[in-house]
Amino acid sequence: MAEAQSTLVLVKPDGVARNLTGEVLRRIERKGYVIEDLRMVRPTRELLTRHYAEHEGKPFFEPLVEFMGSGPVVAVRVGGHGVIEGFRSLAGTTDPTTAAPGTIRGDLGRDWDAGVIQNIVHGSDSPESAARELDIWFN
Ligand code: RTP
Ligand code: MG
Repeated sequence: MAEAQSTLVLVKPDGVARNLTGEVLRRIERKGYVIEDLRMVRPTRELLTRHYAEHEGKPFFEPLVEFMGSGPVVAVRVGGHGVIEGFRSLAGTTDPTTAAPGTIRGDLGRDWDAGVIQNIVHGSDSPESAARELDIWFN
């Protein structure tokens, strides 16, 4: 039995701009997870640098921070048993071109000539990441 936990989900600027926030929330709720907190943020560079600290120095870091700061983001604290792994499974793999149909990225995303992969949502990848990221976005 997976334990009760919370994860950070972000509807990224591409998802918000494409009016997919409701669709993402609908999939989370239909799965049985609970929306515990939600806010719309225009993230600063400082916040994004903290959030994506693990990617600092990688070639896609600058375009990623640029993209994530290009418009409003919807930050959601989502709760449920096993939700950290479970939401990653709902989201699908990073590249929307190859993400499995049935997943958020597989159903709703595709490749764009955009300088960085745009893939609609973010989900924390471990309990440690979830705790760290929830603190960044909700404190
Ligand atoms: P996320 O953190 O946003 O939930 O995505 P993820 O775990 O599936 O992917 P991650 O490896 O953490 O990468 C974070 C975001 O950086 C962009 N990216 N671009 N090779 C590339 O061009 C590349 N690799 C990663 C994507 O927007 C990815 O979601
Ligand atoms: Mg990640």
